[in-house]
Amino acid sequence: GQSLGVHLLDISWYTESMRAGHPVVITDRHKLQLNTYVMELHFLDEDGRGVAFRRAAAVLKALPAQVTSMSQLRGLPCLGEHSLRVIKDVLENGESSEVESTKQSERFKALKILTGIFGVGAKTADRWIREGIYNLQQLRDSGHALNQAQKAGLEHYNDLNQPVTKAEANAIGEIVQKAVISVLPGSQIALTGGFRRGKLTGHDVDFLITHPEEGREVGLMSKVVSWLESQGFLLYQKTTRNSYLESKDGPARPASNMDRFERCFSIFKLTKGEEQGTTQPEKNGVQTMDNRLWRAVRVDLVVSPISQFAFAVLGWTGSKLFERELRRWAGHEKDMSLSSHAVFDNKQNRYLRATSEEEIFAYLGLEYIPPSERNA
Ligand code: DGT
Ligand code: MG
Repeated sequence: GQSLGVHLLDISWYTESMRAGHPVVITDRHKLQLNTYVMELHFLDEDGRGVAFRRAAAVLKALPAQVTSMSQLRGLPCLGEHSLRVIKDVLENGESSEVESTKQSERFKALKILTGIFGVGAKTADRWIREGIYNLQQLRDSGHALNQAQKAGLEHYNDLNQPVTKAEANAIGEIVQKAVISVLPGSQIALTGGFRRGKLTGHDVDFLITHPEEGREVGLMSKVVSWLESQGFLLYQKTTRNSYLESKDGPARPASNMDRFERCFSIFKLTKGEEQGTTQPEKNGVQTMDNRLWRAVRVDLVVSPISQFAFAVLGWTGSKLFERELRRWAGHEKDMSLSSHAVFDNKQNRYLRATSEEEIFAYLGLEYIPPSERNA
């Protein structure tokens, strides 16, 4: 109930100016710094500070006016002691000395480089750093046995650390569309993730695949992957099986946020289009020619049965923080368990069906929040 405090979702209620389409007035400098702080603390997340910071930054991002004094922050949710200390420092000194010193540390720089490798998380990076590995060359020289994902990640390091553009996402969408139609006519794809929220760039491209006849989607992923492979579109892929139907306790509430759809983590080989050309922008004042005609792009494919499609679209559109808050809202305010598969009403002890995101928001007692307002 109310004792649980104000949720991040509540913020969307009183950001009237955002809903009305007025610009949110936060200076670029302000936004930039806040985003940096979120990123810095993400790695030091021993006690959930990363999440706390994301919440705080999301609240500031949602405010209709620029924050120029601490008094404007009175009464706002999700701003803890630590967040307020950093904000105060930013307002008074232009930057937070605490975050700046973190950024300067060798450990942090190494964490950033190593977790930039596809297939390497903070835990692995941390282990390597304790062994004295701080950069890619030291990793290569170390003789560490890397798994297939990490090998591909190292090989395509530069490409995968370059943002994917909307035009590239669209080009990949056309390829995926062609693949699904070729292997199972009538199949449908939906662009999810950050691009569905209107972001102009992303770290990957996310697609959801389904078929309007329940059951026809079974076995679809392996066919799509085979087709893509045969056409030379894949540099790497790993498919994990859907275990949702196989779990002993039936289609019950998943134990974690990880869902159980059949999912393919892949790296696409995308041929550079005319509009991008082969001439790279100036680098260090020198016009460099990249004579490769392609680049590597991370792509996630997920297959969902049509009966779970609305939940899957909602769950895969993100942002991650928005999803977290939405699930928290469902549990704490509605006594419902929301996942990317279903919503379970604990009071009625039954699943609630939905064929659209609108219906799901209605079950949760929320006004519909369009994807572009889910960038928390
Ligand atoms: P990006 O790619 O960095 O521009 O940003 P997003 O928002 O596209 O983030 P991404 O690609 O990591 O994930 C897209 C959404 O999919 C994310 O907001 C939450 C959801 N998602 C990602 N991985 C999982 C997962 O393993 N299980 C579930 N249920 N959802 C996931
Ligand atoms: Mg994404």
